[in-house]
Amino acid sequence: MAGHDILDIVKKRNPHEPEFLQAAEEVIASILPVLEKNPQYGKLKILERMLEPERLITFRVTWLDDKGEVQVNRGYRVQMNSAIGPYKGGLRFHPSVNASVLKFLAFEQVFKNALTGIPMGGGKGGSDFDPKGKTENEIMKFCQAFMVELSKHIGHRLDVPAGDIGVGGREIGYMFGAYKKLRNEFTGVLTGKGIGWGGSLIRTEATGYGLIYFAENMLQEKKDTIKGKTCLVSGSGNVAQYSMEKIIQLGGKVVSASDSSGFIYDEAGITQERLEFLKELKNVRRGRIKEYADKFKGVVFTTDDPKADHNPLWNIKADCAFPCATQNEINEKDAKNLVKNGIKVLGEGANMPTTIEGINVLIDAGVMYSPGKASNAGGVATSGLEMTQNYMGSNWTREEVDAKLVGIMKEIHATCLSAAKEYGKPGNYMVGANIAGFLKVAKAMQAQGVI
Ligand code: NDP
Ligand code: 2IT
Repeated sequence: MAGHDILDIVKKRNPHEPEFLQAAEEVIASILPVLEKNPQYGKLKILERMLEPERLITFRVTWLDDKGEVQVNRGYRVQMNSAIGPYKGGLRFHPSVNASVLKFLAFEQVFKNALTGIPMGGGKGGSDFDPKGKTENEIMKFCQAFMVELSKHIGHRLDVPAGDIGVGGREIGYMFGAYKKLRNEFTGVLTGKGIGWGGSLIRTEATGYGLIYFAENMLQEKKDTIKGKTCLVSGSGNVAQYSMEKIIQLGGKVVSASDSSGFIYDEAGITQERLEFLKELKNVRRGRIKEYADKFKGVVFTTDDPKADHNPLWNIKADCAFPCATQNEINEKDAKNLVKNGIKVLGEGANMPTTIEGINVLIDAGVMYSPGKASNAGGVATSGLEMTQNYMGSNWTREEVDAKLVGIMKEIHATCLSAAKEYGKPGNYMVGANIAGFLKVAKAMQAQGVI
């Protein structure tokens, strides 16, 4: 079946799901040469099957807020593909969550997890619940109500959720507590748990650290390094914070951070001390990024303009850019601005932060561009290491986990490069990631028959 035929089927089956169709379109285009070379995958409709979730669960979440009023939210779990292992992927709590967003994330997760080399299938879930402005008690009540239903569909050998936007250590704690109470078992059913009750050292840092390890691998291809490079980072949550930390440790300079209200430009560079302020602002006080500009002299805050055709954050001159907030934060115009200013590396920390048009601009200009499914895979890979430690019943040291993370990111980088080269697109990390991820899952699906 030709690529446009598959895309047509997916479009007909999933009308009104722009994010899912965007992720599908990017992958289908990359996989066509693989289908030509391996006609059995076309005959077995492997790609078509991969584009249909094995199971999509939606459920009502009802809870009482602090005023005693009844609140109703929608919960989801997309169990996308279990060919190579139990479903694995994060939970997102954000008002923008819907089936399209979670299906795109679950689809990307299948490829990402395959690239890690750890046996994990792909899934994603979450809710349209908005954690902003909620009290600690309300967050706990919601997490417990969400788990009352989710607990029926997950398990440490079946489906192991973790965090994503709006879900960090606090929420994982409340959900783990609820699961344990409901099921009367202490198992590694969630990852991102606290140290001392089943969590892994370095999991908190892993996505951001892994992203920068991957960028170092890309730069090494050109006998270059991140040391001395000026870097743009967007977002100020988990992935952004630890990307910044690793850039600083490796001698790079981070000049930006953002949240959904706007961005700050710190021309002098965000130091470790200033990063500690940012972590406290975002993780403890849960404040807005503008406070960073109010606190430190010489820092400029720019308010987000949703009507603008580009984001001025991506028009700051820099060597490297690391989008770490959310999907579609870099469009064609943003990509052109980055290229105009001489960007060398764009490493995606977020999932699908660059539009297809934006990616084309970057690749055509020869920018070293890494897709999220490769460069942010350190998070889920370390979740896989957490699962292994839970199964073993013992823990690795910080140094041991970090060394494994470094090795996994190096391996993913090499895998992407070799698949891209084999299919005539040397240096194209997007094509390489899509092909390598696809082949691993396709082989397993073929072996397991038409089910
Ligand atoms: P957090 O909730 O910790 O942080 C998210 C950050 O992005 C916040 O600064 C938030 O701003 C901003 N943001 C979220 N949604 C929007 C939006 N619609 N518009 C503008 N800004 C927004 O999430 P993470 O750091 O965990 O996740 C960031 C990205 O990384 C996501 O794409 C996620 O899927 C991806 N990712 C996460 C992994 C993980 O291990 N956590 C692993 C791999 C990928 P505000 O505070 O204003 O909401
Ligand atoms: O997008 C992702 O890879 C994550 N949010 C992490 C998933 C996980 O299971 O650790």
